[in-house]
Amino acid sequence: MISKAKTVYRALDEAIPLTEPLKIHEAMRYAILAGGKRIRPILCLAACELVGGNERLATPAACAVEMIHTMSLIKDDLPCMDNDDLRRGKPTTHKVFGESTAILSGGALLALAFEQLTEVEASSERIVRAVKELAKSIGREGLVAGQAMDLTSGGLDPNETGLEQLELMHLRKTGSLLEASAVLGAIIGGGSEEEIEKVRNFARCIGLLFQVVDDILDETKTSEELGKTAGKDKIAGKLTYLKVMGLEKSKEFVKKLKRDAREHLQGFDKDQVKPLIALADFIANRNN
Ligand code: GRG
Repeated sequence: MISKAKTVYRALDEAIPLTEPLKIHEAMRYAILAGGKRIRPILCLAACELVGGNERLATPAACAVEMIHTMSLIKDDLPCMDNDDLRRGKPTTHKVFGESTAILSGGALLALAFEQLTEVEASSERIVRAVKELAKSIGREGLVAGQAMDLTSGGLDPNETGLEQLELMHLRKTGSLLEASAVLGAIIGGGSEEEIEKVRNFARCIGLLFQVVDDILDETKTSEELGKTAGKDKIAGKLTYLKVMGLEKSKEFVKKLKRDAREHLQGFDKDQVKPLIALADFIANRNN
């Protein structure tokens, strides 16, 4: 995972040079090179290798998914959305560069992601399929839809809101890009239909796993540990797994999702599966 994260850092550094318009490029680099766990690009590279492709082949796609992720974080932090001052312990992009530059740099990252994807060495059929997959994960069925649901979820009563609705929100807001990251890797790596679907199902479990763990962390960590604006205050108005199913059932759900994720990888080479299992364990056991 560490070596894959380094590969992605180098490729991102190269893909976004400090050039004109300087402020936009500075903001793009500030947002994307400032750390982060790199879960999506690692997932993309590992899925490519799982189906027999090599890491180099999927590196532009791995950069693309991290660019989309970064774009969504920049927008999520804006005053009109979550209004956050800090991200990963540092001032958010709009705090450093101003709102207009933050919005423009997010747009530039979105466009560059698709440009990167067209540079993948694969058949044009596979590239078009990858472009469609990524586009769907962002728009009206993906990140945008999830964010829209989340923005209105504060008014919902956890006792009356079904698990289905909560799951749909997370499948869109967090799951869609994780799923696309893995599926892009499998498409570019030359996976068969069956392999791509197994990878998709694995990634769906990982997406939900990510969110349940996130909710548990938000609830169990103090505001101080999570940073000034996060923690209990931040989730007070949000719908979470803990509010709908409680802590014990949420923990059981984590175990079930880990088991299900592993099952979807049955039939693949045992060694090639290891990085993805490690990633699932990392997501389940992370503390930030
Ligand atoms: C405007 C086209 C357009 C899309 C954006 C704002 C928005 C729509 C969506 C918000 C999506 C969002 C912020 C989802 C939360 C995703 C999430 C779980 C973030 C945290 O991911 P980590 O822990 O972050 O992988 P690091 O810091 O490790 O990179």
